[in-house]
Amino acid sequence: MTQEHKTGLSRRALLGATAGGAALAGTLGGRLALTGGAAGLGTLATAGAALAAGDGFNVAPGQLDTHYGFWSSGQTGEMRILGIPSMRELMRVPVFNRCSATGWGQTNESLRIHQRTMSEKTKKHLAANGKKIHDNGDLHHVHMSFTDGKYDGQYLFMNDKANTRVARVRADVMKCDAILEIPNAKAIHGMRPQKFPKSTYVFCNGEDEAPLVNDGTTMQDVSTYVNIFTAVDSASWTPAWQVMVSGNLDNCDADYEGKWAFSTSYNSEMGMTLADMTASEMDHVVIFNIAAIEAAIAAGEGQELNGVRVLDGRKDAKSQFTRYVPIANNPHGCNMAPDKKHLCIGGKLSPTVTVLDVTKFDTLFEGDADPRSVVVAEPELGLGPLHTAFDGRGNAYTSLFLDSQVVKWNIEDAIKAYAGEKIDPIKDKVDVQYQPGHLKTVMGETLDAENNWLVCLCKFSKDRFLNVGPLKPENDQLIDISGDKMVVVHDGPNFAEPHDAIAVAASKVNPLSAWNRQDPMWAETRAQAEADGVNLDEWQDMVIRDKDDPKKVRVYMSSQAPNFALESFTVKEGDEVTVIVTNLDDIDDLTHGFTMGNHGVAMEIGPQATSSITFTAANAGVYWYYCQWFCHALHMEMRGRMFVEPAGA
Ligand code: CUK
Ligand code: CUA
Ligand code: CA
Repeated sequence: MTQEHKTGLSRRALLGATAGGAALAGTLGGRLALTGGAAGLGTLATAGAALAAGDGFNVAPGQLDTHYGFWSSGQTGEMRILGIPSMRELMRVPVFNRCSATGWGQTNESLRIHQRTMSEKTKKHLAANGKKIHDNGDLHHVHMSFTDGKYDGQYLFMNDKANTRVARVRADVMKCDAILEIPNAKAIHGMRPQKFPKSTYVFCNGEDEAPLVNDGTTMQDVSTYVNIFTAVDSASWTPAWQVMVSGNLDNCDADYEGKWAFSTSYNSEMGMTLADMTASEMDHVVIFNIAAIEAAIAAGEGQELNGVRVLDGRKDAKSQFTRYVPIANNPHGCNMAPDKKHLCIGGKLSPTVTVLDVTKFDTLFEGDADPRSVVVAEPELGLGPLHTAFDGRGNAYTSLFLDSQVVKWNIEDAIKAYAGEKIDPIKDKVDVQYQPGHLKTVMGETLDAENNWLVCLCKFSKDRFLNVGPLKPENDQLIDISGDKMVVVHDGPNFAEPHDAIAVAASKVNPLSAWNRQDPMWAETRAQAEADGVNLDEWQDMVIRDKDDPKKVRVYMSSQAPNFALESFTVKEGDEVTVIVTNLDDIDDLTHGFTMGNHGVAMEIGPQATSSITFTAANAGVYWYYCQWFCHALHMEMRGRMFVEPAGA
């Protein structure tokens, strides 16, 4: 199909046409299943059919996408996996949220991951609220681990702004295996892995200001507030070091030489009100000098606080750890181009994107160079520039939040224009619906940037979908960027609220279809089983009462479709019951579940996995447990009874 067909069929035109047209527009935005489409809309349907022919984003049933999309989900707290270009949602990976389907946030294996780095303070306020873990999160950013500036398919890293945490997801099983509550910092927002030589560190921005020792003694004295930049060791998932900065920290990124990390700050004013946070003409970008920081850490400089070494990189400290480059008021996006040279800072309140040449950063640390001397372009692009994505042809794509547009511009042309040449860096603009935040090209955050698709994550969908009540879905739009003109080819409704996404070639990601029985995920459960004389790799139907704590009962049962090893087991009222299920099936896609009726207890057990869950049997009676994951023609029959005897019996 041709560009003319696409542009000739503007969705806005359709929306404006008739009520029927509006309904049809939704279908057009979908997979163009128009053959059986609405009678009486012949012309439009025909046009739609023409549109479908040869469309690259139309992935037919049974066909696989060429790319994985890893999506954040904002306040939902999970990571999502979509296919690109179809935009089909493939999987949800619970991370900071409590998941009813998988038992994440309830199984013992997931609770251990949650609690591993939890501070005493957090445990105290959770306990005061009758909870074991924070089961909400605000997951803004998902990024994959790098080797030599390219995705290496090992891990995905993500932040939780709500509870100052970061998490790691293993790409081999697509499950979270580590959560870190970052000490000293507050509200982790921007988060990026080091790109070169590999992701030794994951850089994490603290967005909220607070006293460094936040114990209530100086909380009214804003002059004691600081913000903290943290490098997390990606292998051990513990903090490696921290740097105190002037102003707050919003988004961040890293260069392709492993020398720098950089963060935007919208509150250089250290204001506590909206008016104060937007008072200055200029805010800044902080540049972090990794080598200088590592040398100071190795020399034992700084102070030790809550187990982390903290360096002072504030302006007044005049250290070699940081430099501050002034940027127009309240910048937001921070995106390193795959040309290894240019860092693009979204102006937000300013209609500009500021381009910094990272190869000039040495001059800021070596001599007395003017911090603005590293700025090589500052094109005026439109209203509300937030984030920038890149293709492999030297073009940048910036979301314009207020204009509801994506602007395509050329970095070299912007540099020429900044140097005084009469040249317009803007190559194209396209309307998106509506108010875009992040936007992503395929592999565009790596040296493998492609030139095919751009995903634009819109904050509002308004009239683009059937009305579902006052709360509307967001709208992730797929844009074809292969030609000179950008063309919106697909609307993808999405629930609250994807901030960011990455698109990774399918060849880089090779997940397993069954678990390895020796997986570390249930190592502690396995150790307990061994202590109980139970071999989890064999068919098991054991009920063991703890010798030291007779209130504790461990119920071991294997599952193999359509059977649980135990058709029933008996406990007493008030017992703390742990059910340990091992799925001995090793067939592709054969997941079992375990749900205990009327106990709020449910978990997933994947092929060859072990999972356990602990609950109190509170009331005498019979309770059915069942497999809630469809597994067999006799799946409904895969159930059994728990007999709870009265306490006195
Ligand atoms: S932030 Cu959401 S649109 Cu948290 Cu990456 Cu810019
Ligand atoms: Cu096992 Cu359903
Ligand atoms: Ca500001």
